[in-house]
Amino acid sequence: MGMKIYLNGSFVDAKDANISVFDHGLLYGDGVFEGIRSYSGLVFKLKEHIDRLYVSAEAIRLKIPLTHKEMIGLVVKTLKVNKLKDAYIRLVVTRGEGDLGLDPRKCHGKPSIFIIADKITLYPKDFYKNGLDIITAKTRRNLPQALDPRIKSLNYLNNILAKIEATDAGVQEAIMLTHDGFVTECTGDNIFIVKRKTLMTPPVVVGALEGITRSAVMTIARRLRVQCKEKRLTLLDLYDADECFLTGTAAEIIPVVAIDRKAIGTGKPGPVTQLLLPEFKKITTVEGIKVE
Ligand code: PXG
Repeated sequence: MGMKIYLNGSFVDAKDANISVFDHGLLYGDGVFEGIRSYSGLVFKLKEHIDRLYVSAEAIRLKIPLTHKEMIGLVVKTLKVNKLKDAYIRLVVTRGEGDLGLDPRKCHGKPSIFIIADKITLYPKDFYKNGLDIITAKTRRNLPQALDPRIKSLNYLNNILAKIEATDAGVQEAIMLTHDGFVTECTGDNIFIVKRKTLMTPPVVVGALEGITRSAVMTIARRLRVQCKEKRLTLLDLYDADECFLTGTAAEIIPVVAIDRKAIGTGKPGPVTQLLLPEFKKITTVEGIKVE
């Protein structure tokens, strides 16, 4: 049996999981999504992901015709149907099929909803041991006053442009700054630094996604009595940090050892990063909604 995709009310073969060329998700990036992960049959922070999906949808005035509970059920069912225990789940809700105009009303309040569950591709193990080299992108993060990066919308071109800069430079990730030079996040990960044993990450209001991994890491840090604060950071703060790491659903916690070819701290993954990493791993094995 091949992969089954949840699409608008039923499970279909991947080859039959098609969306109209008139779908506004495709025509305009008019929609929202989530990237979720399950560990050994436990869907990590599923409720938080679904809550964020609905917040994003509300922000673009997209009404999802399902309750949170129903949506949670569908994610779990997608894993079950595909017999997946360790998986990456992509949940997408678009404005739906309309005409060639922008007006969302032409989509008649019928969003397209689909859920793909697949095996996850991770950064190679080496990067966790040795850390990443990353760069600063020239592409600035979208202005919150224009398109707030807190909305996880299908408009990812801003991030993709910065990701292209990263790959052009031969590195995995790129830091994105605000128009006036404050650090926001990377193209698909939040960023943290450690300075004098204190953990710092930019507040999401500067223009960053309120990452679920980011929140989990802050909670773990507090439990371990590691000082943690949200603070506006500049590139100087980063270059001058003792440690740096990125967080995201796919990456979990991944050390950064160089930024713009400058070594961070000792140029090796630092002690606070190495304290948090196994603690994070631990919660992924015990917290989450069970697939059964
Ligand atoms: N910032 C951005 C812009 C993201 O897209 C994160 C931070 C981390 O958030 P979570 O909630 O995952 O801790 C993300 C999410 C990919 C990919 O293919 C990455 C994400 C989402 C979907 C796909 O690299 N990162």
